[in-house]
Amino acid sequence: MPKLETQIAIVGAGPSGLMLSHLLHLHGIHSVVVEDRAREYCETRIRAGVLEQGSVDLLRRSGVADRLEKEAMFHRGIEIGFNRRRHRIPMYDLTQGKCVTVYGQHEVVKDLIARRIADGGDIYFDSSAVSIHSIEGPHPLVRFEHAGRSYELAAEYIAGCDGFHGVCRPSIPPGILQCFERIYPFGWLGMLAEAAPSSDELIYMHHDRGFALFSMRSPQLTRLYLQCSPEEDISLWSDDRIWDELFLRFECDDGWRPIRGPILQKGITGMRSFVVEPMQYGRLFLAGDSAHIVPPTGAKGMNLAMADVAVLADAFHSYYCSGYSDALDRYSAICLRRVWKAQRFSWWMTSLLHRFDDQNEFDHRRQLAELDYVTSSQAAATSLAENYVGLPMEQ
Ligand code: RFL
Ligand code: PHB
Repeated sequence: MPKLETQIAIVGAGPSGLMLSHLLHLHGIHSVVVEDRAREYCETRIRAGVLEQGSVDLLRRSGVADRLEKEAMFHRGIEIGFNRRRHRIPMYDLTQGKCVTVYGQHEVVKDLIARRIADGGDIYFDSSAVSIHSIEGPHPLVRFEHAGRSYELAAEYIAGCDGFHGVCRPSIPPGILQCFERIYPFGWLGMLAEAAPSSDELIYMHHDRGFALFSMRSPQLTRLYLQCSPEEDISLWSDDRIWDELFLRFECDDGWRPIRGPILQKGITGMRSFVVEPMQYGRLFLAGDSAHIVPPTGAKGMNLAMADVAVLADAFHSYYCSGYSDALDRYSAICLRRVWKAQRFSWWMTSLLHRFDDQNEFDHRRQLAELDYVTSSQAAATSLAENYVGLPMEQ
């Protein structure tokens, strides 16, 4: 069995694994990334699209923002709609000049892969980590399969950046982790349309038929979502049905509507809130979706992944400089403080905007009153804005 060695074995080449590998490299720490999927798959998988100010600052500081600077869209506000009217939340004005950046997660992934390869980084694509060993002792191991052969990767530490369905979290013995979870009774039908975005900003729309979101990827591509059942059968959603439903939910007194175009991709995603505590066991550190999931309504998932690995990279740096592990020991507590605030915000945005089947008329009126409050009170809008653009990395 071929044997490889590194300081940090990273499982997963999503935003968390790639960013961690890049930051470690800048600190002179060696890592090897093992990724189940092909490079092309990672670079084209359409997922998140909104980067907080802190994530963009991290990409800039670490020198991987050149293409983002040219191609991303910088947004100073969002719109929230209900009862046939849209209301602007001027985030930039409410947060002393912070904005969000619309730049696809797959573009971030593409930029990070290109940079790791240019810097001589080791990424094993098409390589599924099958098992994690000896995380309690000083010599942890990752076993993985690549091109029909088994490999053994010996490391000083392992970073589990392998998402919600990965192998790392389940490798922690039973009884160590506490899991906190809420599953929502709806999902999102997401689609990418070849159509120029007809609004400069994102629109979060509450409607009696269910939530709808208008977003974008470029001046030629609109990204849209519809609240649906988590068990929805995608084959029942023809392009015509999708557009009819979008037009109904976005219909407002001013006549605005998204521009219609061919649908290039569509898919259904379930919605859950999930956290494990702690985010570390022995020499295994969990980061990003392997440790926590948020419903996408707050646009926080990729940003939390970035924030986790920023803390983890600094902690490894401190350990390798000083020989003391106190920063690594604090990793989980530092991240969880921020994770729980993002959980709260994502749950709140989800509850504010979606239609719940078991909702009685009292709940519905309360929801409309909250939408009215958030869009008419500067104090309430400021709270939404500061969370949406992202709390400071250290919070
Ligand atoms: P990822 O991106 O899931 O990457 C994990 C990687 O690990 C690989 N893997 C393995 N590799 C080797 N061996 C194994 N055994 C492995 N098992 C798994 C996988 O192939 C994969 O490449 O996790 P990471 O890096 O933690 O990043 C998290 C983000 O991907 C996620 O939080 C966001 O996409 C969530 N999200 C959003 N986040 C935002 O910040 N802003 C948004 O606007 C936003 N919108 C969204 C979203 C997620 C969505 N979906 C599809 C769930 C919109 C949607 C619809
Ligand atoms: C997206 O563009 O994919 C997107 C934007 C905002 C969200 C979720 C997803 O809250």
